[in-house]
Amino acid sequence: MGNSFSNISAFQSLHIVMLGLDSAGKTTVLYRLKFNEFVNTVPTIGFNTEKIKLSNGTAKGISCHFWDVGGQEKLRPLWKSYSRCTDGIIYVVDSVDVDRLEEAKTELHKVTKFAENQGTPLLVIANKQDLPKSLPVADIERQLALNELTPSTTYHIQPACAIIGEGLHEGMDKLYEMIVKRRKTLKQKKKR
Ligand code: G3D
Ligand code: MG
Repeated sequence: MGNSFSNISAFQSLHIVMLGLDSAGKTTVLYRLKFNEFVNTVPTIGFNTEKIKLSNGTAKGISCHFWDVGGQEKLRPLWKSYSRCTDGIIYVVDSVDVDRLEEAKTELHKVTKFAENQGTPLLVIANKQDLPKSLPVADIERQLALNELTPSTTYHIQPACAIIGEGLHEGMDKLYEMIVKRRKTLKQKKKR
């Protein structure tokens, strides 16, 4: 007998899209998860994609296909097609960039409203928590108005520092749990 998550091991790799404003730390998160070390990034023009087998926590051994899409304003129209019908959405926020939290909120709410994203589990990574002026997670949750997202969106907000990887595996575990739960619910609905 495995634990309640064992049945997902048989699933093909999970399809995860990573979004967020430019410079939030998406690419740093991606390569931290991939190589388990800090990789210096350059601004993403277009997207990065990596297949990663998670190496820690409840989701250990689960394969994920990540799409890290550039966050500059001119690239944001791409978010719609990259986020369509994914298993999970990761939204990375710079916890120090207080001036752009409102913009981050608007873009996040837009993404979760797309018809194809209804019910897709959301992991918000409150990144750069190592910096002294970083906002506490509760403040970010409030400013992003996560409780006002479409009712079908289940979410978790995770404090993190992508540079050293702190919080990333905890966040991935939560996302994975939400994905498993959603799959079970969808399966039960199909049976009825
Ligand atoms: P993006 O892919 O969302 O655009 P990047 O963001 O991953 O390219 O990161 C943008 C900058 O933020 C990078 O610095 C990167 O090192 C830094 N960064 C990412 N995560 C963290 C973190 O947790 N803490 C701190 N202090 N910095 C972080 P540069 O200097 O290359 O622009
Ligand atoms: Mg990038």
